[in-house]
Amino acid sequence: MSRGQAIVDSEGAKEAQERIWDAFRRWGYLQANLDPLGDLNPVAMPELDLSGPGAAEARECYCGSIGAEFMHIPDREQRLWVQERMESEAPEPDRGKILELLVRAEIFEHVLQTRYLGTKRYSLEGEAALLPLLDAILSAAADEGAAQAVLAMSHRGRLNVMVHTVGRSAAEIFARFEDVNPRSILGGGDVKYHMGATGDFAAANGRKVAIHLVSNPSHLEAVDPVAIGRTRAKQLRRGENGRREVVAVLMHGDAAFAGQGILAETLNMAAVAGYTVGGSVHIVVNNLIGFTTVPRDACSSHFSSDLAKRLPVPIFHVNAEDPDAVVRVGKISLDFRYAFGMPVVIDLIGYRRHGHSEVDDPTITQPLRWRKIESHPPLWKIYAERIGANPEPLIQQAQQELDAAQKFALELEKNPPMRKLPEYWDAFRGGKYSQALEVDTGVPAEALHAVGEALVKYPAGFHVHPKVKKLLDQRLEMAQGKRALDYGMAEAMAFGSLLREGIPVRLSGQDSRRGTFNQRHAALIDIETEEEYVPLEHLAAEGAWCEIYNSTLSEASVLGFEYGFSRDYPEALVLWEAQFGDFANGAQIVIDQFVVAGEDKWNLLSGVVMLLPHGYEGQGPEHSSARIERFLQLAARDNIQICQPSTAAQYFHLLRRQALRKWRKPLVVFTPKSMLRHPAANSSLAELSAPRFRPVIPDRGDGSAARVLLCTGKIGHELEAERKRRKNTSTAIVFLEQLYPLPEAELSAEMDRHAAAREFVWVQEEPGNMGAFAFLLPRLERLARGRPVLSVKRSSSASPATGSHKAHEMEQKTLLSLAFGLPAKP
Ligand SMILES: Cc1ncc(C[n+]2csc(CCOP(=O)(O)OP(=O)(O)O)c2C)c(N)n1
Repeated sequence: MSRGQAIVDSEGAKEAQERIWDAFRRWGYLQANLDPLGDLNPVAMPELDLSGPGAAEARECYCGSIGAEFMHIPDREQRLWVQERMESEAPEPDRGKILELLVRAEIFEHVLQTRYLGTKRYSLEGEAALLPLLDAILSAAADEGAAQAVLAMSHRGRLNVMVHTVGRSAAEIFARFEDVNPRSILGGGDVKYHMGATGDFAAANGRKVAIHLVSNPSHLEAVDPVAIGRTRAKQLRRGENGRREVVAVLMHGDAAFAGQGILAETLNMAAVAGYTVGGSVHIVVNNLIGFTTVPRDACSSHFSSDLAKRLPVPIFHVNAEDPDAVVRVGKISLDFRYAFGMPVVIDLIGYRRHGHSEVDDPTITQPLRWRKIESHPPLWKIYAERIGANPEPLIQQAQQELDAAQKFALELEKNPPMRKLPEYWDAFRGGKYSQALEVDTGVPAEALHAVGEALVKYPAGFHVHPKVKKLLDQRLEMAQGKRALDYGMAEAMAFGSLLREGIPVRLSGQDSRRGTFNQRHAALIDIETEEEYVPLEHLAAEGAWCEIYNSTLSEASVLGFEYGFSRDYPEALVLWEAQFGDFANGAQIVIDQFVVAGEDKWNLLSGVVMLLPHGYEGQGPEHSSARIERFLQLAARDNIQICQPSTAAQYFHLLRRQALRKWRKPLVVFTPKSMLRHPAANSSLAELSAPRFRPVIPDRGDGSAARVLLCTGKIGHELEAERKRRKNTSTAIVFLEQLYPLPEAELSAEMDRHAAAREFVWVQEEPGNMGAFAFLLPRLERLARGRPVLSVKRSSSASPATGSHKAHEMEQKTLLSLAFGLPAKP
């Protein structure tokens, strides 16, 4: 029987008792004893000034070392579940194990402190209870059948977790402090407290849980969606029981939890079909400080965890100096995740023994708090006394093991790898581009017919919208070779043909199922029932699958998620689509820190595709530019591919190339808007059977032109139309379809072919400080071998485009006439 149900003798007393318990269930957490140093004052709650039957028990239950926030959960069953666990007797924990972990946590930090004085390590001291907490969570997960866990965390305590939870050897950590072979990572690599690690966690029940600690950048919380995307991919790989077998555990700093929007975006995905992982476990490693910033300056709420109340999930605040309570909370939380498939938050409230890092002096900014901390004993000491155990043998053993590990580290010649990639990466490679990586991407006509016909099929009795029906009829004609293919169809044909070849496809983005420009219609909607039917799903061969989702209205977390997903599904084509390309800057941290630098920093590959609608169409400063210049600035050492296909067939081959080559590199595609249906950009079915994507589309003339216009994307079609209008026969137009890695051989061959050309002109729609101009000019000059390279572009500008449609048209006209008529200025 739980304590809240104690027997009382009259109806009135029963009601009074129920009211008391209800008040404590609702508000008790605000008066719980949560802060080991007593700085986090309980909130005055007149609602809890209660006496009468059960008040003492209720107070003990809800105002002790655990503060449970759960009455905001609308689902009664879930509230009762938490209530029942809170009001039941706490199970006996394995105190010997807890003490051992507390001792190991602190001795590890001490050894690092004494051996590597003045080096940053972001000690766990003050939050050592994190180790028994993780132990409890992962052991409970193993009981539920978990075989893998994806862990994400920032700097604080990371080295400690690597050794004691992930199971890396201390020698590997020491080797990084010794920095044994700096030459091996000149210009690359990452600091030790950002590195990912894999290993095995030994659960209490004797089972092993494979741990993947995700590599992360300094940018706090940016790893959150990446870890969730990785978890989702791993779950999908395992099939039906994936959600049970793979669990995500994300750790956060308190200041970062409250402050970083990407976490809010990530939490918002928790129950959304395309992104759910059946509940993630979140731990706020809450030391009540962020660098030098105190909680009142770091958030507007009493608890930094309040953001999580956006979700109908419990939040357990727990005093980090009561390890028995910590372990209990770990088990309850994990059980909640398995019972309801929703996230759960643990707010582990402790302190930070040192400065932000060990080279920082906290007494300058928080002198009073640190006076307390200096005289505060370590947790293992407090706990050993509390349970009446002698910690000495544990201390000595930990010390000896670390001494031996350090000697071993000194003998190493280079840093040992901290992780092993799963075997599904064996077939893929990164590094430099070479021609040998190319594969044919053309699809024979019969296969195209079959794919095309399947794309327009839906079940009998399914009521398709008349507009969509018309589109499907047109697509059928395209598939039969009776009508030129547009981009929408080319994309569907690329996806469909890949699926038939056994390659999974996942695409997500805002309104991606229909397509922002009404171009995709991946899901057909029954106009009578709103039932959905996705023809592509029915094309998937054995082992393949197709997922096309409308995303939450987020860029950072969705791109982070898809990047993470691509990290654990290299054989799939994984795409993220921005509604308009300029919105991608909402995901700039993910782009800078993961997509373009992941290989350089961590030697981790991704084939994620970013589809970024781009082009000047008079829609204003926004919705015009996906910022080609920024991606080009980020390009080095063949880290990414940047392409702008100018025809439907080129797009088709580009997507297939990305999936079929064994080279895993992020691909940025500037995708069309008005060009989606522009006749000049349409392609014949035969072009889909052509061998490959062409990084350069040469001019169709005989090479006798006096002037060669070089361009990329939509402007090329406008230049061609203008050339026709002017009946100009002396100008060649060359499309650069791949901007990076720059296809120098193809480009210079085409430039050389125009031996009679007096000048080359780079023409772009973007202002001079944007677009590909700055990147290309020096390269084009080199390839021009002494002939002048001029340029036509909008004047440099602070914003990408004018807000006036008429001004846009005037500008566009000027660009075209400059390209042909008036002498263009360099
Ligand atoms: C996005 C971002 N902004 C700023 C920083 C610089 N920074 C590093 S740690 C830190 C304080 C973090 O505090 P908290 O989240 O409470 O974690 P703690 O270090 O206390 O464990 C700051 C501001 C960062 N790493 N990332």
